Amino acid sequence: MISSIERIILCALGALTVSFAIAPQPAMAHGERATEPYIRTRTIQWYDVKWSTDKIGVNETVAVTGKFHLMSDWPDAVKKPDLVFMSNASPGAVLTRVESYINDMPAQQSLKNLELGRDYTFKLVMKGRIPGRWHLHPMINIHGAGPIVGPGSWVQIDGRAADYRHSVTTIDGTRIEDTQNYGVSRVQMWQIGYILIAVAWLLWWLRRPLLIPRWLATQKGLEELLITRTDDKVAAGFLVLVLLVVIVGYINVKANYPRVVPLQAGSLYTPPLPAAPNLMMVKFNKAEYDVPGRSMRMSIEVTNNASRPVRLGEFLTASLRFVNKTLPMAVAAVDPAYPKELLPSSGIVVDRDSPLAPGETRVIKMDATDGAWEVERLVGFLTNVDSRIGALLFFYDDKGARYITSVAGPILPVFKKTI
Ligand SMILES: [Cu+2]
Repeated sequence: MISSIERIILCALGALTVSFAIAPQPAMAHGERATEPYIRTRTIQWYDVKWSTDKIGVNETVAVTGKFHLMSDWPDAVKKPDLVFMSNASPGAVLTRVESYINDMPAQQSLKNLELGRDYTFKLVMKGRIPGRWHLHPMINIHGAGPIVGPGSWVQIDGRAADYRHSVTTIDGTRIEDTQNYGVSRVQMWQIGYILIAVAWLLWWLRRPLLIPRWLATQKGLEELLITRTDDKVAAGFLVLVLLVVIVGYINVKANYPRVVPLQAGSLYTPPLPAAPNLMMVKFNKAEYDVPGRSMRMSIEVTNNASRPVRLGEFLTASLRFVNKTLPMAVAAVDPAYPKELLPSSGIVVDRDSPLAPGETRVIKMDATDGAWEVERLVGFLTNVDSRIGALLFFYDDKGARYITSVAGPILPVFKKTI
């Protein structure tokens, strides 16, 4: 007898199953918030990221450009960027990456020995393939650490998927009209061929009595009965067949394609961008995250070694840009197309915000209050083993020159303001 509570639970489960089965579940994001906050706030800081357009047709391109800074306060738990690959994060192969660069150098291959504390430029050229509205991020894969995703923006692709064409001319002049189907039938032929051999081999054994009779035979010491002379001959035949297929296939490919370039056979090196003189000396004092208030507060000591007075214009971490709304040039520096969800509305509130004169040292307290800390799932930095936060600080002088410096230090959860 099913109780009424059980009946309700069963109905609910049934309804849930049906709703999952019939309703298309659009994936609105693809895991960019799942990466641990200590990775997003303390490894790669992406800045000046721009998308050339937010709307393209199938076969048209969108370029994503910008810079990234590798934090000096790199977490111990993340492998150093000794080998990295420039890539993109988007939901599947909806766009084709047709060009990629780091420091204007083609980055089809991996780059090695990136330097902490330094900056690099990047560029991705993506070609529309599948119509739809897709979230497009730059991304760097670090060998041993995994992907680190930059900010994402929505790109609309119009047109018909059937019109997609990507043609290339190879180094020996061979023209490939449609790379998406190139060589697919050959791959399928090899897969089906090997599957046929495997199935034939399985059938040869499966047609005989199987587990229990064979086990009984071994129990009685009659193993010799299980493998006959014919089995030996068939096994030898299969071995010869497979070797023949491999050798003939290899000779055939070498004859048809004498010049092949192995993919990813090496890695490249590019020096980082020239280091700007470190004119803003920033000493980290203290940071706290006010859990009920959703505020990150930080106290730093800044010395202005530049020749003009400066103000703090932006606090950037994990692609979230907290902009000082009282500094017009910092507001103007934000590209209007930058994703709104990554621009917390109240920005950064800086106390003692008057211009810092050349040579002056001052303790500055700042307050970044926004639900974005929770929405972007960044408050996990409080429960990480080392509970640290890192960010880039953008200072501007009265002429609009920008000085970028990084800051990092421990952060504590609080329920009452202490900074
Ligand atoms: Cu995304």
